[in-house]
Amino acid sequence: MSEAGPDLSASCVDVTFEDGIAWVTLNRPEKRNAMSPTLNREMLEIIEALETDERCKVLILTGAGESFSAGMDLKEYFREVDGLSPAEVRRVRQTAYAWQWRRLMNYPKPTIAMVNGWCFGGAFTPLIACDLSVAANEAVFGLSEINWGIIPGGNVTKAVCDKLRPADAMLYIMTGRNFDGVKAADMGLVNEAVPRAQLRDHTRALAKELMSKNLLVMNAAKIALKQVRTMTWEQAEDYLGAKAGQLRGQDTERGREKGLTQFLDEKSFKPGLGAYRRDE
Ligand code: ACO
Ligand code: V55
Repeated sequence: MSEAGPDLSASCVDVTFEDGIAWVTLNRPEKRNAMSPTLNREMLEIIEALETDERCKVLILTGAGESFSAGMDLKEYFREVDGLSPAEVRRVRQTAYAWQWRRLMNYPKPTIAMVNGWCFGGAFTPLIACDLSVAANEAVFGLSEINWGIIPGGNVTKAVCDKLRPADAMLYIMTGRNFDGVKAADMGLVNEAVPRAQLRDHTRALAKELMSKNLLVMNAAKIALKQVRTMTWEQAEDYLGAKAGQLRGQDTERGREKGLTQFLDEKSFKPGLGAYRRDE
């Protein structure tokens, strides 16, 4: 199933490879996959390593057992860190942010969050930082910070701004009210919700669909989408033109040329109905 590669064993994160998919699992089921400083350190190291690991074409982030993640570990990430020096507190926080959004948000490979169960507070950041997401209908989400007396920090509030409509963001931040996977899909927090029994197969199929495309081009397309959001029309036009030109020089697969030849000359495929053949 998995070719040889660097050892990625860790105490709070599990990684398995399956035909180009790296399944990265938050693995503290007995603590509902709460994110501790140890988990954050391991996760940062692992997703960094997977950036250049050929076994990983698509990264799927999920949780072991009944939870995606119950958010930040209230004991190890909050209470036990309260006593540390400001420099040590900063290091613990920065390690969390480093993987939860800095790395993930700009990841050079497609990423999918598979929300299998409980998803609270700090778990919204890596969820939203992934390119795509699929939830179980039965998954339970909540911005529960208000319930224990903090604001959604660690860029949770910023992440929520990017995905929810203002009225929804305000309601769920102010009430901490829970919602299920069906509602999360309705609101656009996740792309799709499916019955839990189908979640893994459905997510695997999505990953395979992505892998059937030109991944270099896909990566450029996704980074461009993120970049142009905050540009003016003038800047975006120039950036996208430059990006498209840059890509033609980088694409060793020469996808664009294959596509043109197969459509215009060979008449062997139609871009409106599927991808060009890559094996020639
Ligand atoms: N931090 C630390 N420990 C946690 C966390 C957490 N976020 N979530 C669960 N655990 C621990 C529990 O303390 C318990 O530990 P123990 O067995 O050593 O006593 C164990 O995980 C199991 O938790 P239960 O509460 O018994 O599990 P249950 O299935 O009944 O409930 C639920 C699950 C609803 C997720 C509950 O654990 C919960 O409310 N967790 C906190 C959710 C939350 O609000 N997280 C913080 C969001 S804010 C932020 O991330 C900044
Ligand atoms: C939260 C998460 C944090 C943090 C402070 O909303 C608050 C929860 C991911 O880190 O540092």
